[in-house]
Amino acid sequence: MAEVQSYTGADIQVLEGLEPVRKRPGMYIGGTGKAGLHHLVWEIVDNAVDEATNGYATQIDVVLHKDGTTVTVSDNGRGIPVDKHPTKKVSALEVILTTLHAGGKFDGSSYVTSGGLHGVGSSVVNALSETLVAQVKRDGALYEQTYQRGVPVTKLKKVRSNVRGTGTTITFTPDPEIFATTDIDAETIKENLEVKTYLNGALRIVFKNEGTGERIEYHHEGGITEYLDKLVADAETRRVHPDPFVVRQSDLDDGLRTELCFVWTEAPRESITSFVNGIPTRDGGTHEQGLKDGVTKAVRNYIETHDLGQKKLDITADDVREGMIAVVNLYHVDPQFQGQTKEKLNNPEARSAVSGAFRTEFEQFLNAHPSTAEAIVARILQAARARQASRAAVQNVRRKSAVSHRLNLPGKLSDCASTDPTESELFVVEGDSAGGSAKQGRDRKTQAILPLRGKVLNAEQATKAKVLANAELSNIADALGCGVGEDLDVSKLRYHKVVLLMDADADGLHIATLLLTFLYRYMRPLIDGGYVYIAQPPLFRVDALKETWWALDEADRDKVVRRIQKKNPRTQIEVQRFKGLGEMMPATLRETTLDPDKRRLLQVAIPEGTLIETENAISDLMGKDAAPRFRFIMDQAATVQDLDV
Ligand code: 0R9
Repeated sequence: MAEVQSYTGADIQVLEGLEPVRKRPGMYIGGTGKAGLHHLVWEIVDNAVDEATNGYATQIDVVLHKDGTTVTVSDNGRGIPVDKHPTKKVSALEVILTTLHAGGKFDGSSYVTSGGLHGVGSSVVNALSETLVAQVKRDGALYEQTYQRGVPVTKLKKVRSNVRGTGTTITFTPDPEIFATTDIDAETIKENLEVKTYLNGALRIVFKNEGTGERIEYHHEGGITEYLDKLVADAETRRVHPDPFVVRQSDLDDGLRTELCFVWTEAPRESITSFVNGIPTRDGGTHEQGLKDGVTKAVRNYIETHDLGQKKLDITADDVREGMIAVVNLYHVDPQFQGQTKEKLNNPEARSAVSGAFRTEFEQFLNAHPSTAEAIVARILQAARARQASRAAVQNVRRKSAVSHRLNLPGKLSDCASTDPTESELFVVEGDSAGGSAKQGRDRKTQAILPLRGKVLNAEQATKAKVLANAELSNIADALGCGVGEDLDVSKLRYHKVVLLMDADADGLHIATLLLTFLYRYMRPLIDGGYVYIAQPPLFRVDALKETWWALDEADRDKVVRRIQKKNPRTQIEVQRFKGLGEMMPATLRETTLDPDKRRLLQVAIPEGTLIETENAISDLMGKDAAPRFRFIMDQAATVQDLDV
């Protein structure tokens, strides 16, 4: 226990009244949801922990009562002073419970408080509680006072004499007028209490949940190193050296004090858990920065003096700390916090103070423990190597994807504006003039046109190298963007409809057959995935009765003509046969073949159970002997609707 300090009510600094707290609770506790509600508990617990941290208390009891909302926190410290404040004429206890920002005048003393994030004072808890009862054991007596919504409803009374021991007990019921819910979450409270006992190895916290009958005692004599063990276990990783580096207590300038420990593990990242006066600083801040500085400089210095670095291997600060798991707790008499949730330490002096607190000692530790130092350096070199390797891999992928996504698109491709493959269509069109019509008739947003000019190679008969060297086929592959053969990755396919648009004649069918052979042999997943289609441009235009019909073939034409004649036997019927797609006006091509609402597409599929048949058909049809191919093409030209590969 530390030396007993004398305290009188005159030491209290009085600032403001409590009205603003009830008016704008969010300003003081962050909000009126669950987090705000739990904040009340942290506030009172932290005050009790402060008394323990300063060496006057060893045990804290926390009770969650049967109603699930009333909480009692007790400590066995000195008891909040109950003597009268000289000007206010009330007790010190009442002053700190009814006055915003009241705190002990600890200037020049070493009493540290939670301050900053919490430390808004018990008065805030009082203001936001339906009822609060304060009990103080001090000078052999038990004192008690009750408040409602921050207002004292009793005088401070001595309720018993000849009482043994000292301490403070606060029982409060959060105000349902303020909080959306007043149900306290026992698990959240337990987690928080346990961490407090890691940060103060001498402290024992007993939690009781009267609702469930649960009683749990937290006491971690090993302090922050025991906490480090837990963090390593939680991270499900392995340490690369057995003993962590620990600074248990380091008294620094300006009344600062820190304790910290760290160990290197196989975890893929660093993880620093930091606190100021035992309060978590989830957003880090200057004390964390100090820890990072110290570690990086010490390790770098060790590597340099022992000549352990490697040529061509730059070691970055991130490499040094990869896999490091650390805990740092800084005690500061006047912590300043910043950030949205005030969970980032902002005091500039904390950085050099923390780094200076352990850097030299850590270097000595490395020198004194060569096998530990070796394991740490090996871990760091591994991190540096892995980073360089992954950077090279990323650059490679970037280069490749830049090539396939932009630079490598064929020059003849008129791409669509959309980059969403699910709405994008690629029309592979026979000939430049058909390509021109298609380009003018398409929907630019979703339809891309790739005209084929030269000879399409028969993929069944050529080597892979030759196939990929064929300008027309490699243009198709480049436009599709998903690779070929074993490198094909359907997820990279740039269009989810690949439509072969050929003239409805034997030549057109021949080209379609060659393209399908290529797709079957080199891009089969596109067929299996149902991405490949054959367009059906009309072969005839039929005009009569001021109307136009499109017919796919002779049979279709005859059907249309018969229907018109039936309706009006004497009408004049005009029939036009398209010699090729190139003859079609762009508007006609759009209306008959491109417009998704009017066109008819054939989806290419390998019917279930016909894979071997298909395989044989392709090698028969597309193999060296041209006769079967010729017969097939001539036969199929008439019945193109049924085309399957
Ligand atoms: C159950 C929760 N515990 C507390 O809120 C608590 C506050 C507190 C305290 C002191 C001792 N125990 C406490 N428990 C204390 C006592 C003395 C000097 N400083 C602090 C003393 O006896 O001289 N206080 C925290 C602030 C103040 N007391 C006050 F000084 F502002 F009143």
